[in-house]
Amino acid sequence: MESLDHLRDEILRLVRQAASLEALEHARVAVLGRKGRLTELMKGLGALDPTARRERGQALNQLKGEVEEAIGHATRRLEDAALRAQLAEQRIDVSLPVRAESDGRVHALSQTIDEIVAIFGEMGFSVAEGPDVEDDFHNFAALNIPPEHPARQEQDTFYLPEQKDGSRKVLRTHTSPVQVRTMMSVKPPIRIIVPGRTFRSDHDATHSPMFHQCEGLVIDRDLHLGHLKGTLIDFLRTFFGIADLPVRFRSSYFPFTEPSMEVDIGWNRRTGELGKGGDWLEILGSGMVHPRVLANCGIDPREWQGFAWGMGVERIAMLKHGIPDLRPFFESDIRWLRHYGFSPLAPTMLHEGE
Ligand code: 2NL
Repeated sequence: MESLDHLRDEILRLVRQAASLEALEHARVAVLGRKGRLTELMKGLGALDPTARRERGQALNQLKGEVEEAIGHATRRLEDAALRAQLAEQRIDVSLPVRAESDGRVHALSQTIDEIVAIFGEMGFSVAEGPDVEDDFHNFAALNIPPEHPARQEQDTFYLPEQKDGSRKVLRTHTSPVQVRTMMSVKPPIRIIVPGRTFRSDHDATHSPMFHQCEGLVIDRDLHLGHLKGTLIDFLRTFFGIADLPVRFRSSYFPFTEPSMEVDIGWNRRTGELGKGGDWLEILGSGMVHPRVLANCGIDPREWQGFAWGMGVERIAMLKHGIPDLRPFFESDIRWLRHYGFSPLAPTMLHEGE
């Protein structure tokens, strides 16, 4: 019977020389696998006579034990080596300065709305919101906008498909339907500020089909134009941070207010600087709530009066911060957002009107 010494030397050399865990596994299969060298020899035991079988069996079993022990050693050696290599490669220099997280920015529109809300909040207003999709009554009829008014035409208003009853909902063209809903559900006195998205079928360099408005409404007893003027002058001077900002009220027309007034602020048309320069810039529309609107909303105009106003949020953000173009407000260009955005932790840019 052939001696196993030669085989033992060969197998142990194979195991000890394995350079990786994969190579070691190959070696194990070649020796102890189903068709391995040792396995084949053990299969041959059955052909031997009993005495030779016992002797050969013991020798093969001993060799098997030695090989298994050698594989165990080699496995631990290779695992240690792999771990050491990984630790050497993935070393972290804990003394390096940290790379600053890129901190987010508040969008110029959000910041502007926050500032408007903060100013009117100081005056005792609360914020009201409502749906983007409205019906004819809340968006037009209650506001004294007659059926033939141009604002109702297809080229100005986004209409949704006809409903079963033949009526068509609209994307609200202003935030006024929120004031209508408030007047119909809350007992006066009312002081609300209403920021939100609005939609008009209009798209060019200075108009976006979706834009933002911020409207305000006050309902109380004995209100008159003096309250409206004082409220808006205070707001504009605080918002633009110019204590002596010139403010001019100019007679105008809206179907939902009577009288109606356009509000201008002083600026320099040539330089764009606000506050001085002798030119006037239209900034918002306002008026005393039309008695018919109050009545449409279930408020008795003999007992209560109101004043209201509306302004475009993009427009006043552009004026305050010298932003020249409307379109990037809605493009989410990260460079524009970084440039015109605001740090959430920066101190407020609002000043008390001295
Ligand atoms: C503008 C003009 C304005 C109003 C909005 C209003 C709302 C109700 C009743 C009466 Cl429920 N008025 N809102 C009043 C005057 C002007 O907006 O030029 N906005 C950009």
